[in-house]
Amino acid sequence: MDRTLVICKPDAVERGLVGEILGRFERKGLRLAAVELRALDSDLLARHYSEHVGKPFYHDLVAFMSRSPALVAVVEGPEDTWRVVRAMMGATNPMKADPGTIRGDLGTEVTENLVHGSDSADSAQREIGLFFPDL
Ligand code: DAT
Ligand code: MG
Repeated sequence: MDRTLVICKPDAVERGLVGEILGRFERKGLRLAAVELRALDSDLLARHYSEHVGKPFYHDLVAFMSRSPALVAVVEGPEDTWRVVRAMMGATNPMKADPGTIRGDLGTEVTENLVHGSDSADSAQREIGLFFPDL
């Protein structure tokens, strides 16, 4: 079994798309190992997005991610589950994401792009530890 971190971002919660997004992962055959609706503060986001601190879009990213609760989840499946989740999410910019992906089907904005998924096995381990230290 392999685990990765998924966040249904505030836009997904606000738009009522959490069921649609988690449902896609469930229909794929992945399982939910942990789920929590949570307000994300700037300190936690700085640790989560440490690679992006200082970039031109960072301020807007944190403002968006902290404006209303997000649904944080651990998704479980076979080896390299993080890769399956990333493929199902689509490209970072929803305007460039393929149809059939979450971002390609449901979004148009690069900041408000609905979903986060860890981008490697190491990231998955680090991010799960950050959001679910007791798991
Ligand atoms: P991803 O979420 O696909 O892993 P990322 O880690 O490069 O993408 O960036 C994290 C988030 O930051 C991304 O989901 C949306 C925002 N972002 C990235 N690049 C951006 C840009 N050029 N302009 C505005 N927002 C951006
Ligand atoms: Mg990323």
